[in-house]
Amino acid sequence: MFAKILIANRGEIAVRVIRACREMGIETVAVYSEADRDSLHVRLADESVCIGPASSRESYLSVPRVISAAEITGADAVHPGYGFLSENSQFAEACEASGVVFIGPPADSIRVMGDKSEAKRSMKAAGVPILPGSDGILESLDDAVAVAEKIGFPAILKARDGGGGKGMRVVESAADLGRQFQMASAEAEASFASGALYMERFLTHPRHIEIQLAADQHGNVVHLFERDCSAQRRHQKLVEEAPAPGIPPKVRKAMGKVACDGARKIGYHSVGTMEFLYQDGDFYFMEMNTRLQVEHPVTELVTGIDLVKLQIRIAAGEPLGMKQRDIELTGHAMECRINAESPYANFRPSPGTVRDLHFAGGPGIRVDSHVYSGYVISPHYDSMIGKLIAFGKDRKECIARMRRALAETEVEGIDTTIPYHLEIMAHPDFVKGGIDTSFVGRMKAGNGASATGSQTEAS
Ligand code: MV4
Repeated sequence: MFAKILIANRGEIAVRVIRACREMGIETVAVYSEADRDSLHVRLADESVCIGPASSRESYLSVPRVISAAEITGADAVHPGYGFLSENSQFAEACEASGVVFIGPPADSIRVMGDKSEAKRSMKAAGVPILPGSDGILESLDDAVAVAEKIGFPAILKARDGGGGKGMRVVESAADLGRQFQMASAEAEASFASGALYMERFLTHPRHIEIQLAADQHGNVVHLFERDCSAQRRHQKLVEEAPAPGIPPKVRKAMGKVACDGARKIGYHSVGTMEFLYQDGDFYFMEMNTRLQVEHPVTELVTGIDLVKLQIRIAAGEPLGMKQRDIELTGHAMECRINAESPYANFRPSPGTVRDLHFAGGPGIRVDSHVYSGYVISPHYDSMIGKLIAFGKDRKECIARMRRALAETEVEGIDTTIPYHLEIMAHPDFVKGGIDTSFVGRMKAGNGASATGSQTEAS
């Protein structure tokens, strides 16, 4: 096992990883930017290194600075958290080159899954169901026309290097194709420095269901069931839950099996997530996230497995130590991402000083946060101030606890998305379960937090 791990991240996930290390008896090194001097992860770690100014590009995203910090402190491994360098194959390679273990998958797995079109091709070869579409990148508009004629309308254009909805355009008819091809390509070029696109059949009312995977370096692969992340606003997840309401056990089993097959096929190891679109009983591979995810706690609560400790043990070469049949699903869990944003002003960021803070607790409540009374939320980084996670014996108890915990939480000095979460938890469609990805965009503009409205694109 490692003696010392450097955490190449900030915020709640840096705190989460430090907590796992502390329980495992592993020393920790925090890195921080000048804006994060007073951050909780810096206080909780055994050692800390300032790696640059507030700008992410010159601190948390700088490969040489993070590698130098690991070398100087003698860390044996680096945990990248999520975001920042977590899905950067060159960073994973740079770690190995300087003799530091990257706590994540092989660089090759990151590369394959980073190319969304290549990811589809490799998963198709592993027997994972995919949506009909182009066989790789569209070479021209003529090419796009030919594919669209084959698969029919509506179709969707997606960026090879995309994710998060950028460079994505729905095409309703042949007459619409030229324009949408142009727009998607330009947007992809601007966002990813490549206009490369692929096309597939468009699903009008899909749910976002993802399978949590864990694979060791000895060929053992298991899944830890699914999460439903259909509650999203402009491709930002708001609420995640496990298990996904109303998914037939047979489908759950089939999704888990193909996800394991896909991971095995590319020689994956570490934890990871395979995302699927689910509609009318069928599911299709969308993309794979080759990192620990924000919403990992809901899976931890319904399986009793600590995913961060497991990820660290896998990186150290230990075997999984469990078989698929050992993994059981118990109860129901849900996570609300609390952001420093104003739901009354179109979710405008609300940075500033948290004058007073009281998070909820009590039965079935977990809070993962780096924020404390007096903490200053910097405008330089993402606006998530914490995650409120509820567990119950069933979905009903889970929602009741979440509502109770949201109502108990007090954050003063800044606006948060808590009122919006309370609206979601009270919405009849959400309470019923099984909402699709259009739910948040359609949420009735009443007198509550959503009064100033929200629109999702691409639906
Ligand atoms: C789709 C789709 C419908 N059909 N692909 C959105 C982000 C990117 N990861 C893929 N996305 C979608 N791909 C086909 N063929 C609908 C979406 C989509 C979506 C997916 C998951 C969660 C929320 C979403 C919101 C709008 C659109």
